[in-house]
Amino acid sequence: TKPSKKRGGVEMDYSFPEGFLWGAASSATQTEGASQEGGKAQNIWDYWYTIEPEKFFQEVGPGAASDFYHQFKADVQRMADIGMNSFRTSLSWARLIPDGRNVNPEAVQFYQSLIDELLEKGIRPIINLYHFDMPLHLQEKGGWESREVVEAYVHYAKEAFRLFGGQVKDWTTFNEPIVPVEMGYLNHYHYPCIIDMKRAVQVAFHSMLASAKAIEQYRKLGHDGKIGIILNLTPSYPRSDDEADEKAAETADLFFNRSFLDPSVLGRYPADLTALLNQHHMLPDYVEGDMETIASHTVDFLGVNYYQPRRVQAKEHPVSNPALPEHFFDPYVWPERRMNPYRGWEIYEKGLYDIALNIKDHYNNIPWYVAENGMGVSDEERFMDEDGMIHDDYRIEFLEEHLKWLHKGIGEGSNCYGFHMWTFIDNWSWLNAYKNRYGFYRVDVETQQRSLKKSGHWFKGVSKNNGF
Ligand code: BGP
Repeated sequence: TKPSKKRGGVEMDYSFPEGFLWGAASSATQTEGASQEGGKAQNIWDYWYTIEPEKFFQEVGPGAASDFYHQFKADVQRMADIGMNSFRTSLSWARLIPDGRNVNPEAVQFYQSLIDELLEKGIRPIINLYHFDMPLHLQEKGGWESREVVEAYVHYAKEAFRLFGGQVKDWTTFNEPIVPVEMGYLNHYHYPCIIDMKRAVQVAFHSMLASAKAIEQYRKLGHDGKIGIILNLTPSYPRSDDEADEKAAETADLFFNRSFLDPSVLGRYPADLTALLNQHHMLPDYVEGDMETIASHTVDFLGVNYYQPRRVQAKEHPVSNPALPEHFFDPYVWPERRMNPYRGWEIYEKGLYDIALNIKDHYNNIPWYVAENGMGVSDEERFMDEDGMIHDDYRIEFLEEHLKWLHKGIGEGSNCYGFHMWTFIDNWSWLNAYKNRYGFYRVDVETQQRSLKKSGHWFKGVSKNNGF
């Protein structure tokens, strides 16, 4: 490749737009710990762990996570040390509003100190409102199946904007709202472990409605920041260009990408999706005005999490009464696929470029950033040297290859303004607990000590040079 730009005397092959965000993402439940401290109420994860600890990898629950609640000051310094200019995390709803009504002063103090610390170090905070962690008392009222919970979320969002909106200029309503639908209402990986497509659709619709209502409130309050949503996009590739395979890929795209992407950005659901749901008697309940709310409160920007594509083929044995998404298409094992041998997910860097062009061509070229991309590795201590440093060259390569494709997408006009790695420090990942490590910093779960991995050193150079 021809070197494109020179920065600080360094020849850059891949240089990114001025002011590009370089950072990492995390979430409250996965990092904070202190799950029984500071006036926090239980969320579904705290509760689930108390009743079925054996479901969690090595029986490690969310109690301590990465101890961010206590170590955040030193951790923010660690972010600055590796050149992060931005950081996304979520607020814990159960911490901020434990009883569903009143703000918890200890939580306000914690989040206020965190935001102050980030701003002081020149790190732009991006604050997300919901990352899989429904307060237990609201789950007991039906979680996202209930309209009352949608209203409770709007109240929470308003309080968050009122408290921190003066300082925080980047907000997101949800992280990966399809995941609680997929994992909690179509699979047994998130509480409440229900398998019911109609209820799953209701959960999806109410999350979308809640997002639009939060955006409405944000704009009403007149803050001068921006509000968006973070979606995990899985580009769907058909086995072949046969009509049936292409149709299968389109259906997967409707369910897993466009069910949130279209209403969030364009303010409307794809007609093919509603027709399909209608045909199978799965349309959600809604009331007059809901569609107008969604149509009038679309996002200012998108965060995109990209890990792996979805490869599909037409169903070999079609089902007469499809009741679950997998009844509409079959997964397809692409013979040329490359796998992350330590996590089992396909690595397909070009997917990020395809996303970039899809946003440009079909979603008004809305401003967007990569809100998560990263490589999970199990038993990562096998790559540790005698000084305790993890030599994660595989992660550096993974990130560089994705960044190259992103660079190409930007070069072709896609409006991407940042790249966030998942994640800053190894963190607790739901049922997988500490099985797969993703961080620039390793966390020793016993001692809660942090140590920088080789990729952290690499990232520092990338951020400093705005490219590599
Ligand atoms: C993303 C989620 C994160 C995190 C990550 C890694 O989809 O937003 O919360 O869990 O996946 O997942 P895992 O640890 O299972 O590899």
